[in-house]
Amino acid sequence: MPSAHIDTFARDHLPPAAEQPEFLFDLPALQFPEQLNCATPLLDAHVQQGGGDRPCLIAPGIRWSYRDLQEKADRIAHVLVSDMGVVPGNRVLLRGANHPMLVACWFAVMKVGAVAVTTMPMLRAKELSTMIAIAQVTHALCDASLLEELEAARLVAPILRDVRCYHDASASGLEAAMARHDAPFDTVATASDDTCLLAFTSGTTGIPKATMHFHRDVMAICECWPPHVLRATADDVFMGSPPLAFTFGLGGLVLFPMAIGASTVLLDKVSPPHLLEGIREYGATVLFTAPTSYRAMAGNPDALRGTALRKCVSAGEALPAATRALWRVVTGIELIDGIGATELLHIFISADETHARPGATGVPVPGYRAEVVDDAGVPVPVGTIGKLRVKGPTGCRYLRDERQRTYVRDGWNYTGDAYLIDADGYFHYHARTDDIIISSGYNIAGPEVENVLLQHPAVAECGVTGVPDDERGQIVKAYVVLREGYAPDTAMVKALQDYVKQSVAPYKYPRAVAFVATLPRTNTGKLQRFRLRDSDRDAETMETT
Ligand code: 3UK
Repeated sequence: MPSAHIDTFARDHLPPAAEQPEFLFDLPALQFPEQLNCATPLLDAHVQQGGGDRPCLIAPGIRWSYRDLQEKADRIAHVLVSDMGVVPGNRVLLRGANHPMLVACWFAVMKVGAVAVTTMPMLRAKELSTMIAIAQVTHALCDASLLEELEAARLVAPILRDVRCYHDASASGLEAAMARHDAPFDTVATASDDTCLLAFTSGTTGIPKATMHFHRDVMAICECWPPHVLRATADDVFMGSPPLAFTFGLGGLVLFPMAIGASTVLLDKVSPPHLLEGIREYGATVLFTAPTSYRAMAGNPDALRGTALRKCVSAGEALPAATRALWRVVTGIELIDGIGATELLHIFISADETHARPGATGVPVPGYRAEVVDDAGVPVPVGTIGKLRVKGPTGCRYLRDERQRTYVRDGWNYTGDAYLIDADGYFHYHARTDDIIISSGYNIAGPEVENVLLQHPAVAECGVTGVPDDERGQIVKAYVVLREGYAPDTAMVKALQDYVKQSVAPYKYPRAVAFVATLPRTNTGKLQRFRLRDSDRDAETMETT
């Protein structure tokens, strides 16, 4: 099956074959045809098979059926091709908060055989222009309220030649252009290994990396974790906080519900209070959000009483056992934890609600293999911490980036996480390998100390990292956000230190404690441990050794 791409940029910039991971297609559901456009099974097939009137996308004031979404996507596809001159393989940047129109634009890009470059709404011109240059973006669809930064980016990245805005009432807006075209649109017959998505890593440092995903990859993630672990049904109502530019959100809030004909609620505001309100108002049954968000929502048990929630998924960061316990007490629901990565598109180690173990992420998702190895790539014994490596139907392909050789070695994807496997085969997260604190020769994982501190009643949020120390190399330092009503004084420092010493090996206790108002997070909600040290400037550190 030949590629449908006329613009061969993506194929030309795949990593060399020798640097790509090995791909596994053992599951029967992973036998993909050579010709595949993911818009067909995810969208068109539902309408064709009689499900056109079923609810698909819901948002404040909006209720689109599968047919409604198809019609919008088809009209936008016509605009892309006829008005904007998009040809298969062109990169089309998408910029907007989670909203049905953003999903319609995403499917339009799929249908025309182009490559979606999804971007976080909060990105500024500087970050956008870097991404435009890396992905050689020629076209964009943008929410009118977010145009300014994109226009500024365009001044330094003129390769971006055509930007159309939705939520734009003017004659040049996308809606007006859509009205001039008629559905249907004949979905382009892409090859299953044509790239359809460039997802930038939420990487905490350095130049962003674009991960390349094929039409086949999009369908592969729908066949692995959702049917084997999530097990949602067509009557479920999905909801959550991750932006669609974060593949956690794209999968959980668009691909997975649509793969089974379910509906999804897209909220543009997704802070814990907004989520709580949304859960009640729309009767959400399946929720996707991050550990800190579960912890914050659990602080409002009244708002969680009597909701329709039945499945709650946590990913993006390690789920502290304390947060898992708290959520169960408040809602009666056992969280489904899962580790995913932009490079692998979605979750590859997880456990469903009946197999969940406090402190463990779970076991490899059907379709994936995972190992914990030493520096020489040899699996370590049970209970020993080492480097996590995985392979499966999806895997890392960085667009034109040398860091490919760091992430993929010997056919395995090295996620950069330190893990151990217990006697029952459960994978336990330890830390990011570059986040391990070495103090007086001891290896200490920040997340383990955080997990202890989170159980103290005074602690709302915390982050633990290593800071340089002449004598010990590094010392453990805790950055603590206190709950209301607790004083940031030396007595509190002592209380927190004693609390840690009583719960885990005393050498792990934070020798320094700083009280801060907030913790630095990425726009995917991850704690940036390396940035914690910056907060020293506006916090008073108290040391007691
Ligand atoms: C960390 C976790 C412990 C881990 C993601 C679900 O987070 C996602 O992708 P990113 O590229 O980051 C990947 C890294 O994040 N991590 C994610 N989940 C967990 N650590 N427990 C977890 N449950 O360091 C991993 O290497 O931003 C998550 C689905 C899609 C995703 N892209």
